[in-house]
Amino acid sequence: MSQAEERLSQALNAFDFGGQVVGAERYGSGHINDTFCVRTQDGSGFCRRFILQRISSAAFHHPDQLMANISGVTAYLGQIIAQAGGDPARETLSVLPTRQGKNFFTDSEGCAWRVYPFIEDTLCLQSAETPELFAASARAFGRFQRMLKDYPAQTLYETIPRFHDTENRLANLKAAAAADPLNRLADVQPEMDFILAREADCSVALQALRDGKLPLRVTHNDTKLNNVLIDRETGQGICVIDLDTVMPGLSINDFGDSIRFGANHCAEDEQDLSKVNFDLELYKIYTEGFLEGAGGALTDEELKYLPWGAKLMTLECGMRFLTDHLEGDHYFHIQREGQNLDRCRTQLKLVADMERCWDAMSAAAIS
Ligand code: ADP
Ligand code: GN1
Ligand code: MG
Repeated sequence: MSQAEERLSQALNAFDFGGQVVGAERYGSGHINDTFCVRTQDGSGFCRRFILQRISSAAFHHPDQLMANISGVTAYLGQIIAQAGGDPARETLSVLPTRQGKNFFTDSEGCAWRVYPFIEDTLCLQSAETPELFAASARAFGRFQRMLKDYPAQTLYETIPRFHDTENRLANLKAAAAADPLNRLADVQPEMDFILAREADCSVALQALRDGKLPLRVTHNDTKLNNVLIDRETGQGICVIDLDTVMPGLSINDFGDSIRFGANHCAEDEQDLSKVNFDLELYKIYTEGFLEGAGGALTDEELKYLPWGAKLMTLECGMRFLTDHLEGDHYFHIQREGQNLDRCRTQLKLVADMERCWDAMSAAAIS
């Protein structure tokens, strides 16, 4: 048994799945955690599936704090959903405890593992296949924010400090470029120039927060389309997943990260930039759905800053991909060399497109 298999097996033994484990395969296409789908069967032949994840130690340095956040938030969501007559087992993640009654397991190498029941009969989309499905995801993310509007934000740990601090992300990029450990800087000068020309933009949302124009709320902070599960039957977004970065943040960033990923028709790592185009219609559709889901919770200032959320999340993500490329791809999983640079390039192309559509984007939120 390889070392990796041995650690997977340790993790599988740590949880009581209520049946025998009959398989555990790698699953999904997240960039951060190592995800497995665990299949089990009980004495009467009944099969159930679970999601087992090894939490990325490159991204998360305090899994205990991260899991405390997730246990608190999922228990709270469960209550809200039940009170509204919904089904907590399908509409929120829930944490399966270890045999010791903990919310995660630590393996012999110090890595943290956790388990969620698999939410069946759902779709996890890598791109907005139809405008209706994109609208459904928008309502789900807006609703997620509304359901957490009274959650005690002060009890949440900051799982990744300065996660959406775009100024700091730029500083990290500059540091990576100065160090240039793999001599990759020479090949990315156009991307560096594009980003450096937008240095002032990096302060826009943070300054609005500092000025008290934008409120700090409990936000998800990683609102990619593939972080919401869509009911296979109804096509409605039913469960927001990937709660590792739920912490105080800006609503415009939750809005913006969804736009970054979903308001186009290309893969995040598309190499042919002629296929990478921001879709203003999808932007409008998402805006409508998000505001409907949020149920009037956003202030007029937040509405005004929505386009900034879109542009800044896209620019910031471009900077993060480029930083990781320069530093040697330690953070985002890659399947081929240069993938983080390709990802950076799609983000910067989308930023340029958004700048061309800026007036229409600004009009969309207030019309
Ligand atoms: P990452 O942080 O690496 O993106 P995620 O928590 O988003 O990890 O999980 C990766 C993938 O696993 C998701 O995109 C989704 O396909 C699947 N997944 C995660 N949790 C569940 C769940 N409870 N039920 C069904 N699928 C899930
Ligand atoms: C990561 O975990 P995943 O794959 O949903 C990243 C996001 C990036 C995204 C880019 C914790 O999201 O911040 O926007 O990749 N998550 C973390 O695709 O860094
Ligand atoms: Mg994910």
